[in-house]
Amino acid sequence: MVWESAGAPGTTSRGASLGSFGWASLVVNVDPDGTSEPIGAPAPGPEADGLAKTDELADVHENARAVLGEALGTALRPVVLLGLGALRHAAAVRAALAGSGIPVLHTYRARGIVPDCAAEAAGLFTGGTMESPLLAAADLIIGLGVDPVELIPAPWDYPAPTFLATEYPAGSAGYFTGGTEIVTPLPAAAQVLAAHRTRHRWPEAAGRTAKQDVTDRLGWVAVAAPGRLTPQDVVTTARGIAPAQTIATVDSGAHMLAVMPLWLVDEPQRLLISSGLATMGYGLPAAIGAALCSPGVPVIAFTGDGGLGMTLMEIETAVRLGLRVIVVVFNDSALSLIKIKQRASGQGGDEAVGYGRTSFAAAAEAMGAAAASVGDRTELAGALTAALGRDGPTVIDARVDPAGYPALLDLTRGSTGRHSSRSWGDGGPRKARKLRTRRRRGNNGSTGDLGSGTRRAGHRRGRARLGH
Ligand SMILES: Cc1ncc(C[n+]2csc(CCOP(=O)(O)OP(=O)(O)O)c2C)c(N)n1
Ligand SMILES: [Mg+2]
Repeated sequence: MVWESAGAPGTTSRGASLGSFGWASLVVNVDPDGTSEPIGAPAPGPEADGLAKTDELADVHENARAVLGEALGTALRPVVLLGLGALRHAAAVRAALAGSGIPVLHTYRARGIVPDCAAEAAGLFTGGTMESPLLAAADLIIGLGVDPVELIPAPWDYPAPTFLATEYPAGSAGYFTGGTEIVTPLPAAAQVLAAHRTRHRWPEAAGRTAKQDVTDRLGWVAVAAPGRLTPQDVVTTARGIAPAQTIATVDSGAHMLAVMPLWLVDEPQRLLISSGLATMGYGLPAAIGAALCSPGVPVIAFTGDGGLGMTLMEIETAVRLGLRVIVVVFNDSALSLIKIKQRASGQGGDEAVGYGRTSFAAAAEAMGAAAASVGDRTELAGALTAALGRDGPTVIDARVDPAGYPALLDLTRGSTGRHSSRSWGDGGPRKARKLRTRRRRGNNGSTGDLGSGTRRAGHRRGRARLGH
């Protein structure tokens, strides 16, 4: 059931409501099973005078905060999800969570709001299975600014009650089955988190531990033939050399599965990717844009050979503009992500996704860029160090072995990612609880029974999802 506040005259859409009240706050019950009945009355209509509207909005905001506060007041193992909507309030959100000990997962585009070096930073939230062990251990999940557009389509079947605080109706109903979307200013939601930040019973540095677990597993599936690099090696070697403030851009493809979890950032907007549309050919143009906007800051574009092939001539742009853009191409002579996808569905063949060996180093040199071809970590480190010392662009053609990608994909989005031998000790996951919102008499704010609703049976999360 979805409950909307009334909007401008003649309208009932949630968007119109936001438009007429500014930062209106409303609680939207997104339980698709309709098991939770709303209580209270809708938010003020167009007939309300300005003062009344202000009072009503204050009540509505208070109710939204009460919903979150009540949930946090009893949670032992809350987990916070940060999405792209939290970026514009990064400082407030970071301040609320830093030092709290609450594990925080970031969507691709939210990375850096809580620095990766912090004990709370627990890694990525993609909708895949990499984050499953932590989310399965949670007894409360709270999203701030999470927009489902960023997420891999998958059933939401975690037992913990889920609340999504967002500044605009984000359509959470379509993704977070049984969850509750709360439209409210995020700084207000962050304040509630701050007020309840020490009530949990997570072990110390649980976020860091969860992230390390993922890192370890990514390392276990790294394989490469002699003279070739693992994709994981490319990322960790580059991260070890590039300065902290480096801006990295990431293209679409199997290499992205190695870059996103292993490239650590301590500030927002340092790791740029086209999530949602996940378009190939993003990495190099985005790097050029980043270099133009941030003179003096090193910029690295991580791209597949297929994606670089789509925008190859932009190397000439970087040469002409004298930009210090470093292109690291994961050269495996294949559209590797698609190769795995089509194998799973029994389509195509190697000839549909493979092509002859191309020297991107030679192509780059032909356009006036510096270039290197590398096949091990030492060569890569040398090429990267030289590139960082140059003013213009460098293309580093990294010969990577794609053999580990199927296992990497399975860990990230498939059934293997779901399983973990880690136990989080006492106070482990509790059964999903039905949370009641505080009923406020004479209050027109939209409150409702925000129970977590019936979880959909038939967990399909274990099946590999290969989109994006
Ligand atoms: C413009 C565009 N076309 C097609 C796709 C579908 N797609 C996603 S990944 C991929 C293969 C990418 O190959 P490559 O750049 O070599 O990266 P790899 O998977 O080998 O790491 C394709 C075709 C896409 N995301 N964007
Ligand atoms: Mg490729």
